[in-house]
Amino acid sequence: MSTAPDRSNLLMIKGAPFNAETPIEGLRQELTPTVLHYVRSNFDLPDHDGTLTIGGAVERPLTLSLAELRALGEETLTVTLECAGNGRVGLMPLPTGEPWTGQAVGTATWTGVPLRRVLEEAGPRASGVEVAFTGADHGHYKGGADIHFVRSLSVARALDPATGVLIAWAMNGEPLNADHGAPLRLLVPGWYGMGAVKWLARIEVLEAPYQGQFQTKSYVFEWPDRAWEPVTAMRPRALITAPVEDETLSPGIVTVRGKAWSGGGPITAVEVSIDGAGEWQPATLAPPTGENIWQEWSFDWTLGQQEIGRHVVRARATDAAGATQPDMPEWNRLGYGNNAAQVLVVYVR
Ligand SMILES: Nc1nc2c(c(=O)[nH]1)N[C@H]1C(S)=C(S)[C@@H](COP(=O)(O)O)O[C@H]1N2
Ligand SMILES: [Mo]
Repeated sequence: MSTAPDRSNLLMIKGAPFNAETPIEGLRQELTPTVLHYVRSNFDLPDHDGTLTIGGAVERPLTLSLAELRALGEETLTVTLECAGNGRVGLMPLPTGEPWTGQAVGTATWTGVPLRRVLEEAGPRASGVEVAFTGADHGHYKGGADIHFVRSLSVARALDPATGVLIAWAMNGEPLNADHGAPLRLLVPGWYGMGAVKWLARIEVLEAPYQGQFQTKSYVFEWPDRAWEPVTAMRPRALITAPVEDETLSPGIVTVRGKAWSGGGPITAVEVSIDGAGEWQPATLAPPTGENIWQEWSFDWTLGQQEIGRHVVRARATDAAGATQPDMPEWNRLGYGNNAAQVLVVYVR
């Protein structure tokens, strides 16, 4: 069904279940090659029988093969996917969880059928409020009961053509590999990655909100001072892809460059700050190439003899909703959504 994925180029943070960040080469390109795209899995790779069942509060329960899904239509979307735990190691005190630094992000093209078309085949009943998506993967989560990875969306969001939620079978033009959810996965453009259920096996229309582990216990902001909130849209973030941490630069013009993205609309500005001094300076920002796709930015930095020494470069992005990256992360118990401006140390010699 699918060949064993090539994991050799990834920045592995855990062997089993396999979790790994995107190496810098995968962030410098417009699209992240599949072999360089980060992987986040809560459980070991599952078996999947190749079919998708749709049930619950629907008029016509269905079991669809890949061929039957393809017959419902095919669309290709480019999507920037970021793990909600990206940047967790920047939080103090350090929350428990996978120690993602800043590269649990990638951009790929995904081909599949819009979720809405599949739901319309089954005919959700008027009593449905949410749609739950079950992955074939399961395990004894944190030593507890044997549970599957399940996430839900509101029926309204699942059926809205504007959200672009996709049931994908291909990534970057190839069938999904095992690490990225073969044979089928969901994509929820603009949201952190937890909604993008891999190894999708079952879709169920529910008449009450879903309350499982990965909906109400994991992937929630547990704030120290206010009620918890679900993790949803990606916060704005600018990533510096060149130079890299501790790089030694020579005097001359050095181009600081990177990517920036947000689930709150296109990025409208990226700014750079050197050594914390003076005002943030505008970077040159490429226009968006589509919805929910990262944008390139660059900043020419002139280095003279006086600049010989150590410098601190920061970058921050602002999105169309007006949200700007903070200087300090907003601490929450499980360590999600750290989009504090990146701080990079470099040397001029
Ligand atoms: N079935 C299943 N789907 C899942 C997960 C999982 O553990 N099991 N992890 C989620 C999380 S937290 C992220 S960030 C994305 C990562 O997708 P990728 O591994 O293709 O990059 O998958 C999501 N879908
Ligand atoms: Mo994630």
